Amino acid sequence: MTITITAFERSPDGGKGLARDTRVRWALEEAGLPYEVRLVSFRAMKEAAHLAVHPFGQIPTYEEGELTLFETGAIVMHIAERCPALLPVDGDARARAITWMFAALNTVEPPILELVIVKFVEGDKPWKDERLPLVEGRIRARLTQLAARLGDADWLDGDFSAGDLLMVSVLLRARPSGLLNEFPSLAAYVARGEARPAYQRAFAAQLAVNTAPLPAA
Ligand code: GTB
Repeated sequence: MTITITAFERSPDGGKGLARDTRVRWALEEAGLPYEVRLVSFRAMKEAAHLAVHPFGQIPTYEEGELTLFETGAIVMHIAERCPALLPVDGDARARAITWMFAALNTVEPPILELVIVKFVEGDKPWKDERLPLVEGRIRARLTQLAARLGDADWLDGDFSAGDLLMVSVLLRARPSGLLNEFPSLAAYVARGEARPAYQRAFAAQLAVNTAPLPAA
């Protein structure tokens, strides 16, 4: 059955790989599952056809036969369940990998998203200058804790897992601010993720989309 995901027709990041389809592409590449991509414009995302697949009018989505999924975490989990290299077979190791998936999305990503909101969505608001250092402080606190847990290990819990895939993806969003590089062990952890051939293929695929000429209107 063909797997089809959705991605931005043109990501606002111009191909830096920060939009969430990259996480799904990476998981599919790690799992060795071929996939197709349906590109959607911002307008098409809010139209009925896409809303039938994604109730919030966003990307990414995942379709395979009768199955339609949205939410990156759920999609990556679904892919990982078919790939022991992403979710270990051993029950305890599997539960710990899932824990790191949730930690990435529920504990580490929220303050990083707050930073994006303060800088870009609320960039012209009068509270920006007061709020920015507070949000940066919350990110530093989380990254300090994460770096302490990672220590000098390569990955968060033994071998690379879907937990690392999501954590590296989340940390990548903190890099443009310079905050990630304040934590050399986390910057090296992210670099290890980026060096994986599956990540390289995923990154190249989204870059090709975002640098290709747009079809004539
Ligand atoms: N919780 C959902 C999930 O994890 O799947 C969130 C999905 C989501 O935020 N999707 C974004 C979207 O569709 C794209 S990834 N936005 C359009 C809309 O809501 O109308 C978020 C994103 C967007 C842009 C950049 N960037 O340019 O750097 C990075 C990440």
